Amino acid sequence: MEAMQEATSVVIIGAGVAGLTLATFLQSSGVACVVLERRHRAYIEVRQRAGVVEARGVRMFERWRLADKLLGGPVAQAIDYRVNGTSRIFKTVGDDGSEGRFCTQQMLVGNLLREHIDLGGGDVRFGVGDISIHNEEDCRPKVGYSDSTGPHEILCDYIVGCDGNRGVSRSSIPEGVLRKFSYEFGYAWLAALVEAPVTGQPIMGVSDHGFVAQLPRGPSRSRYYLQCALNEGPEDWPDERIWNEIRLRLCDDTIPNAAVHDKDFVPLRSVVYAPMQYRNLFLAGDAAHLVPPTGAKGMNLALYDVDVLAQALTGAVHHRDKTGLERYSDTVLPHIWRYQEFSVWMTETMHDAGDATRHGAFRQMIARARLDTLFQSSTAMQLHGEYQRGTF
Ligand code: RFL
Repeated sequence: MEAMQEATSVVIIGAGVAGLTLATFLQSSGVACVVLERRHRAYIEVRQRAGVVEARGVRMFERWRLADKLLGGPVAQAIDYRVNGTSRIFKTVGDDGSEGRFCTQQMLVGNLLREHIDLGGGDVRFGVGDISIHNEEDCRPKVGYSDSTGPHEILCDYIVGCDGNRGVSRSSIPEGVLRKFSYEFGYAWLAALVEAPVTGQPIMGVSDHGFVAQLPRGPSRSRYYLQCALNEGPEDWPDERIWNEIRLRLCDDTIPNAAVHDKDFVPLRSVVYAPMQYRNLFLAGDAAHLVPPTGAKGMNLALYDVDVLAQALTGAVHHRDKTGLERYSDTVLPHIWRYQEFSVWMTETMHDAGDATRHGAFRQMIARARLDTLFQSSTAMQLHGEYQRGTF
């Protein structure tokens, strides 16, 4: 069967937070684009992940005049760093009033779908398969895919891979073009979505029994993260064990059991692929980098990438100015490395300061000294606050 052919300016692969934000920015700049997504809309609308849009992201959406339409949820005021049950509250609102928002990823994705498709008439094709990327030299780029009506081909000027860590975009780039930088932390998190709100501040809990965090995921739910071994999985964590460990690690016997809706297993790792472009294909979000969730930067990095890329694509399509696209990788990579550094710092400090059986008592005491510095040095506090808000 011959493929149905059409043309557009930009084909975006993946309708996650990166792909949908990019499509919405391009639409508001008058750049034609098509988004191809392998899942159905109902699935991506409920996919639970991140929970905080940092202050930098809030400002970015304000600059694009979309903040009121896309961001919901309360202001992220503070974090409770709790060491063996003793709380230290770290204020995350900047002295200049800059503030992040507790806006769950599925709330942002739901609002993007409404803004881009339902109100804006944007072209997002769900449930597509067999994506093929044609990005040869001296040829107009082309993306092939199939759906229930048969095979299709879209000629375009640029392709953007926003299809996450296991997508097809990055793997279409010939071997040897990208360099992979990666780091494995050697432990994992059990992520449990529970029917219990955060009361007070989100908690980053350090304990001799291992790390625990509680982060808000809407008005009545939160996500608990529990450090666990790499050779464990959700099947090793029945609900009773989850609640017993939460009480143990937070040193609080009064926490009651509640419904556990979902359990995920996340090995902690950091990855960066560079450069983030090859000919007319550009990578953004998890397709180009992964950070451990400790610093809550994954979604925020994806937002940063597509902000830079949307401006570069607009310059190239409307003004034939390719400077922004040529510099895309060099522009975003320094920021990605700073966030990697912060995420590694957070991850190692929180885990080393807790269970000493992995890295020993010396590393435990060093990590606890680092936490002390955070609360006793105004310079350390200011820098940490800027990292938390993404405003440095
Ligand atoms: P996504 O959100 O994974 O979206 C990729 C999209 O591409 C689609 N896709 C394809 N489409 C077409 N053809 C193919 N062959 C395709 N292959 C894949 C997928 O179906 C999907 O719709 O990547 P994106 O847009 O780059 O966004 C990145 C963020 O989702 C990610 O960084 C964050 O969720 C990471 N993350 C967190 N980030 C934060 O900023 N704060 C957090 O608190 C936070 N918590 C988390 C997290 C990630 C987690 N997981 C998934 C490990 C907690 C968890 C449990």
